[in-house]
Amino acid sequence: MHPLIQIVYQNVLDGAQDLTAAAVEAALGAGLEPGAILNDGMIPAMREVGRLFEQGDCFVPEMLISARAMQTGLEVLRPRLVQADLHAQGKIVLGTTKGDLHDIGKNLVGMMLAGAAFEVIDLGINVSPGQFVEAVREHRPQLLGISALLTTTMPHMKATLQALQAAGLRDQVKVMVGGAPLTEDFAREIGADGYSPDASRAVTLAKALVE
Ligand code: B1M
Repeated sequence: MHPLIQIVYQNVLDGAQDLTAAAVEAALGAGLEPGAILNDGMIPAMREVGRLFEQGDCFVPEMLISARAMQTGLEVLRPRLVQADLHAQGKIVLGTTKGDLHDIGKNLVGMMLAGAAFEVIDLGINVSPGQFVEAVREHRPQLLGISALLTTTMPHMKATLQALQAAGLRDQVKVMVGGAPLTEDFAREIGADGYSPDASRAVTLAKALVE
């Protein structure tokens, strides 16, 4: 790992917000690619936090401070990820499903889509099936993107698809899903139009779905 990326990794892991921002700036200043800083430093740090939590070596407060450091680092990267300001590709309504407060992955997907010239309407976290339906009715997007990080909240994705069907809106919007516990098979089973394991493939998928 590049030493500057190693510093980013360590600061996210330690939950050091200011140091993370400074380390990301230093890495960008040294000419490192935003994608490398993200994929080799920041995301593995969050994965390690998850591993430590699973082992009982760190707890919710530590997860939260690492998440804040990650968000701070993402804000530094944002201008480099979001360069396009035309909304030529289409519109996507995005949110984390009901009962789920995890938003880092969803925010990253939103940034990458905005960078690929999608108009992103972010409903935030803990979004109920009814709220997704209302947003689709109001904004008429080509795409709806739903994120879930907990196995216990994944069923709300299916409930959202059913709610769209019941509202007569299912044919008017393509639904893509993602989040660490999801699989392609799960997406197919619930009747989603697509699944992506990460933010960059989410962009490829979104482009394919609107074509
Ligand atoms: Co939580 N948490 N958490 N947590 N947390 C996980 C998810 C967990 C796997 C940790 C573990 O045990 N190893 C575990 C879930 C286990 C399970 O369901 N089987 C877990 C748990 C148990 C919990 C609590 C229940 C803990 C508790 O209270 N006892 C609790 C639940 C709260 C709730 O949501 N109701 C909880 C709370 C939290 C914090 C609030 C402290 C914090 C979140 C802060 C925030 O998001 N603002 C947190 C964190 C940080 C994590 C881990 C450590 C990191 C998640 C993360 O941000 N990853 C996580 C462990 C892990 O994932 N390994 C964990 C980085 C991010 C870039 O990746 O979100 O996967 P990810 O997004 C990726 C892809 O998944 C994909 O693209 C992104 C970028 O590549 N993607 C999409 C995501 N959404 C997509 C949508 C798409 C397409 C692609 O299309 C629409």
